[in-house]
Amino acid sequence: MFKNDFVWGVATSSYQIEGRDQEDGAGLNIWDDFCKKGTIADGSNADVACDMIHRYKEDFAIMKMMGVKAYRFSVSWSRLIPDGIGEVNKKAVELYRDMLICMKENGIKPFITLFHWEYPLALEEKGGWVNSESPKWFERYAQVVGESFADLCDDFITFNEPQCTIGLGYLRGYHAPGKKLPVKDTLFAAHNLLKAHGLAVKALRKLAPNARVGYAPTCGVALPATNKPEDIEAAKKRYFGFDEDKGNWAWNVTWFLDPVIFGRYPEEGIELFKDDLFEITDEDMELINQPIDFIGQNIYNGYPVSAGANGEIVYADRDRGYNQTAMTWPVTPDALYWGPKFLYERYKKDILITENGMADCDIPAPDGGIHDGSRIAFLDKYISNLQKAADEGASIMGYFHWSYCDNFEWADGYTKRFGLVYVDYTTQKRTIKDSGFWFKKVMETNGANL
Ligand code: LGS
Repeated sequence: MFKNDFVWGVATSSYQIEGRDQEDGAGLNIWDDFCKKGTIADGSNADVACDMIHRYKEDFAIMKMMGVKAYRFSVSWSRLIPDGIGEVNKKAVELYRDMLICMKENGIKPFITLFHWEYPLALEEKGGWVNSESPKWFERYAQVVGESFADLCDDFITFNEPQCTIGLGYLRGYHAPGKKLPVKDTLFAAHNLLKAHGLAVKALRKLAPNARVGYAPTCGVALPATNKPEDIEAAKKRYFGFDEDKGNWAWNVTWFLDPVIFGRYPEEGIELFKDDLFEITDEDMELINQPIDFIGQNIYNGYPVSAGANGEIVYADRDRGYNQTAMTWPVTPDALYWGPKFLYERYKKDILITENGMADCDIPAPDGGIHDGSRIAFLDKYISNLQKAADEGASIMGYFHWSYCDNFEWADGYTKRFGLVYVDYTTQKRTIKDSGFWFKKVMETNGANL
């Protein structure tokens, strides 16, 4: 059973849906720049995206129709403070305030994410997260968010998937800003990001003393290949442990969560990175270790793990012909069981699923509808697994579906559709998919129909 006050919602992020307007006063961010470099699958960018800055009234009315109770969205840092640290863009404050008021009018509870990847370009040009001043830049931004919106919002999330910012943006270069830095620099960038998180929590506590503040990292979940205790142990060990390949370091759960919740980096990581680490002071760790109200977690899939003859971790094969989404990502519903269960066991904090969903090949049918049965099957299985974790005692605070509507899927451009609402990008017409109507029932019944 989900709790009575379980939060049911849908999620988006600013760059992926907002679009631009010549008059909006927004500054450039790293994705504006990255898209110009031939990096996006369909050569697109998010200059228009879902045109949400002009259509949010319609979108909140659609959400109301869908029975959406909460909406997780992000504020664009460079829209709010065009150069990242200087003057505040009043038009952005007005826009987001009006959006927040409109959400309230439609009975929708806002969850603001401060950082969903679109870093101000002007700050990236100063080195971005590798610059030791970067935590302070973010602190100021968090203050502006608190001062501008705290009277209209009770829930904040500092960072979305810091692993991707560092791992995809700074280490692999698949995402903006497209850097391929040495491990040493990326570890330092991550440390600055964690300090920025701490400073932001402090700033928000001051400006919004009654608000809940969380943080939303991610990670593929290590799934026990069978229910044997030794396989469960092996999966847990893999999930919270490290890959010997240092190039994979950013995909780690504990490096990004232990400092926040326990105030220390995990020993195993410290040993692995001993040649790449900088001085870590007690003061830094205290700053990072600000009490938070919930652990947000984006969970999409996992990989099977079993225990070898001596208890060692063995990557197990997936079932032959296993299901995949349009991203060719595996469909592993038990990731929403084991992930929250393992996390709650280790951190003893409320878990909020800040993202889950799939890209499907949605094609409008002759009757005009979008009959996305695969997405319904996917969600039914995943959310049932989450329910099982809750039934067994993991404290699950809520579930946000990714995404409210189809949108700009980063390096995949508009080629992949994750929405419960179909967007025709030529006309900007929205159509609620079958999965949107199905999810309405889930929200209405608090999961009793699963
Ligand atoms: O749109 C993004 C969604 C889509 O899938 C969103 O902005 C991000 O916060 C988030 O990263 N998103 C996402 N993540 C799934 C990553 C799964 C990688 C699995 C690879 C499996 C082989």
